[in-house]
Amino acid sequence: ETQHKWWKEAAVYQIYPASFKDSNGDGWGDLAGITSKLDYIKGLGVDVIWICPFYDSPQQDMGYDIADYEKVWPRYGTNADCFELISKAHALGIKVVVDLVINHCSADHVWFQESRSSQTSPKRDWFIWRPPKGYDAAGKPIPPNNWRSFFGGSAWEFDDHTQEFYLRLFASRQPDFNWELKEVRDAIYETAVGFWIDHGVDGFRIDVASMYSKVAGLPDAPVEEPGNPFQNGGAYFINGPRIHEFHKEMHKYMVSRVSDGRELLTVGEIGFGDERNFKEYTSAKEREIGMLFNFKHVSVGEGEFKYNLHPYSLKDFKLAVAESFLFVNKTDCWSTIYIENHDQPRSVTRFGDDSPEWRTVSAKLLALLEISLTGTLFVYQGQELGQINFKSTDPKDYEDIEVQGNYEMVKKEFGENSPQMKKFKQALPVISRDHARTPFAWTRDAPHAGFTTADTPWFGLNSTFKDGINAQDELNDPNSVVHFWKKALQVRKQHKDILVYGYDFEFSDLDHDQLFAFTKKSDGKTLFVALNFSGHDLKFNVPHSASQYTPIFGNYGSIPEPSVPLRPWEGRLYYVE
Ligand code: TEU
Repeated sequence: ETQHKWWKEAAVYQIYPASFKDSNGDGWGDLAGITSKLDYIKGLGVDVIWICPFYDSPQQDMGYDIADYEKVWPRYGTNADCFELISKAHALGIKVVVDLVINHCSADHVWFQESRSSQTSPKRDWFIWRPPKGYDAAGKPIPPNNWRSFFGGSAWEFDDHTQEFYLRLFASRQPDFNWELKEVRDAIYETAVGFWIDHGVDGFRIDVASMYSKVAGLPDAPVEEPGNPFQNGGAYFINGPRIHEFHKEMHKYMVSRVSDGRELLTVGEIGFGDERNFKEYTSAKEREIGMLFNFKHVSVGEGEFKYNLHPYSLKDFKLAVAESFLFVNKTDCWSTIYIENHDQPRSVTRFGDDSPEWRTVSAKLLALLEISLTGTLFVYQGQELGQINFKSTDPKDYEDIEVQGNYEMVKKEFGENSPQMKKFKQALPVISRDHARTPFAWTRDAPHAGFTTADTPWFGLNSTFKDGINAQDELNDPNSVVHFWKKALQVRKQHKDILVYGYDFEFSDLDHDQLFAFTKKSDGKTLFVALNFSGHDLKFNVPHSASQYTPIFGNYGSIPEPSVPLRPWEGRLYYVE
């Protein structure tokens, strides 16, 4: 049975601090900027904010490389700014969730500095060090295995000082912790978790939560991308042998650290796995984490190497979306609903139609899909405006280390003029993480859309703020995407028994390539949702047993009988009997 909890029915708004609002004119967003926009956030009708990492960091990976877990990065402000943000949010009834990045830290963290100081350092084993496998003809050290970094190239970094490699699944200066040591785990919990619980946060978004436990011996990965010396080693570190033990231990720590009885929201980035994995992580009786982010639906069309895109059907997308929550059905497990975050492109471009003709209505259609699904709803900053991708295929227009690292890898392995490079560049305007990271557009008329008063923001704005994709213009237009999202969040609350907690999800016309339609249930009620993922009219079949339809909500104003075909990108929610 699914128990009701505050964190299951909450709507969470995700904030990327670098790009939300700059309060001091240095070109970077900051915590005081977020505080200054709490009224806007409150106005959306969300219950929680999740703020991406704002801790001290050299910013090799936009703050996911943490040098001090207990200190705010000076450009984002001070610890006092952070505590003020938490208390002002609480005063408005908004809860605050922070990012917990503990698969790795920054090479600037004192623990790593100590670890790297010598092979006999007492903290040597706090990270994963290995001698070279050998040396090549030129005398260059060969990495201990063939694992590929998520950001391109080897997952191992050679350290001249001690002549060994350290493992870093992500950036070169993001060393993976050695979770095998209890001493390391305790130190992580104390600083990254304990400090922030003591300062009143309401929960954690747990970064890379499935990768702490590596298979002993760190074996070579099988070759899936021929021609590439570096392969996907995921089988040896995703959902690894001790991962559940580690989460149980951390959960216990969290519960013991909370002194005022509040129940924390915890959401783990568990990108890949099967039903059994997902259940074990999120079942209430396992006491690990509250819910998870599955990557399946946001990865449709991606290759084994992410930027190697291939065509996919709406059916592939539908099945992937359903994987996020089907495992929850009538159990004590839970999951999330999201379609954007700081690692994903803009959903209107990816899954809707971002042309001026259909942008607004297709953004609303995606909102209808999201509010209809079972799980905790996450909305990413700018998604509520129907923000779209920028169009460049030139790597120079991109900031992200994932783009730059993989660009270097493709260049090195295949060459600048190779077909592989062409494919890589064509993928950039479709799936780069940078599309989510352009600064938030507050107004049309101010420079940089009112995000900053600096001459140059840290990353350029998407020029679409001049075409009406900005908060001010949308708040002034009752038919805008932002007003639709506000309404949609209210509808979700009003009908939460079925929209948030509904069960027995069933597709209708699963094979249909333009129609995304389904039913689900709550006690005594059945919901039917029909969504047109195309730019032309579409007839649809109603569930065969139904004879009566009560419209709930749609994205074209009034909601006609089901016999009236769906208009382009139209979606409708009905109760059926
Ligand atoms: O992402 C983890 C992760 O698995 C990424 O490789 C993700 O698949 C990728 O960004 C998709 O392109 C988390 C953070 O969300 C991300 O921003 C960080 O860069 C990463 O961890 C390293 O901390």
